[in-house]
Amino acid sequence: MNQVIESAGACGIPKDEDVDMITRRRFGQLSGLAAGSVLLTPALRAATAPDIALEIAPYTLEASPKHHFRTLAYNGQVPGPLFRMRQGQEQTVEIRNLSSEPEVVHWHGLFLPPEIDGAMEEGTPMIGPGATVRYSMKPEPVGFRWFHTHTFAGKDLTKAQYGGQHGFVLIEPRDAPGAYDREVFLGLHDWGGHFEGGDDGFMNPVYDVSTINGKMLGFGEPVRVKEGQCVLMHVLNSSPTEVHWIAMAGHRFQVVALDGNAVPQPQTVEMLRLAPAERVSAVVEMKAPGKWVLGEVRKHIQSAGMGVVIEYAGAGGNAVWTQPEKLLWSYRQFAAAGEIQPPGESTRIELTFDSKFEGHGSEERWRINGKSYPDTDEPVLKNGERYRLEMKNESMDDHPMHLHRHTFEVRQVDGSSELTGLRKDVVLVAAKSTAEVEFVADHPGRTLFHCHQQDHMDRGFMMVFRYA
Ligand SMILES: [Cu+2]
Repeated sequence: MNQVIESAGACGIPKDEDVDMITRRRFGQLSGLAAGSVLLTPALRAATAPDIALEIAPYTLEASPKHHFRTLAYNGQVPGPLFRMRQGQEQTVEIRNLSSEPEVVHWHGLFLPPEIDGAMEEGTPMIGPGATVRYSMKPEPVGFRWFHTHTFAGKDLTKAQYGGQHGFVLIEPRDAPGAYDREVFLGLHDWGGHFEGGDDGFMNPVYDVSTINGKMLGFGEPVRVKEGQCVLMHVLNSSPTEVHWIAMAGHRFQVVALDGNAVPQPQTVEMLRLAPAERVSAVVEMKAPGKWVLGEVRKHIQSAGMGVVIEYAGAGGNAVWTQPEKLLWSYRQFAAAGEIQPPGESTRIELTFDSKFEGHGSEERWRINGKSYPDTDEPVLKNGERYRLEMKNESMDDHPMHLHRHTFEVRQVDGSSELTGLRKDVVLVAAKSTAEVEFVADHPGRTLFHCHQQDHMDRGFMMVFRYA
């Protein structure tokens, strides 16, 4: 029943006549740097100001008055700023690293050259402590993207993706956005990690605190809405390692895009599942006045703080949560219906994932085809050719696999039959299962492919594709 599109609602696919008005209204809103951004020194401002200015510096996040986390942040805020960019319109970027260690900023989901994509494995230079870099980039493709650090954490669960270095990017199309009244950006994150022995026999990170937009439930500003509004929610899971399940009491989500790419079949669902680095864009029709909790479906994660209050104008009392009975999600429901495109002429690349205990204690190395980074194979791609990654996960963990600098089409998950039309840049490959994705190699240069779980990538779960 959660497969049905609600067609009667006001929050549908845009009518042509809506488009102009919405475009104008949205571009009248704040663009570029969000409030609270750190300004450049007068000398630097005197030179041409960059379109995008990022400053990396130590920051203390107050998730609640009792929960503080010392971390690194972009422009003195967690999440970092929201950058709106116009598709294909060149942006100048300036990044200053005021931290004490080398940094690198990865633009997740964009088609950028390896020199600026933001992964040292591809050849992006690290930004030394105290250094400033400048470059320009052409934002592609349209949709909800993000940016984050791409460094190594190892045993320090305050570093890299465990910290506060993540922010939102929205690449606006030249025309035709959606039929909605406003947009809300929500970032899910986990804090205060430490290693604990897990069911899989490994030491896994567990967390004290979980937040939405850096705040625990009840401690952030509510999202204020009005009855009758169509709110487009852009949800990002920036957690270093955790999959999250999100529901909004009294409401349902009409999912319109996954990882920023429009889905062939928008569906109205009870809840969202987001693996690390995944994004879901969903329209929520505000038709149940009151105060509601949008939060993690699993009670213990919501109790750790992962929630935000959605407050209708004039509503009072406590925010209400209704507990869904079970966890429900599948990629397949958003894929194209009807005739399945046969797999194109593609070159198959088989990738088997497993892990091996190594060294002392329960330290495992993650492997692709029996090898850990930096010893993993470097398959060679030919420009313009189509490839199919056949992933076989022989481990006991789920892995959110991310391909840099390209969008892939999910063609098979969990041993199911073929599906088509789902364009993503992360796919969760379930434990003891398989997934297959196809992509056209049309962005020459070194291309990183890795598990987005920080502890797994730190322990070798990465490989690089080269172009011939
Ligand atoms: Cu993994």
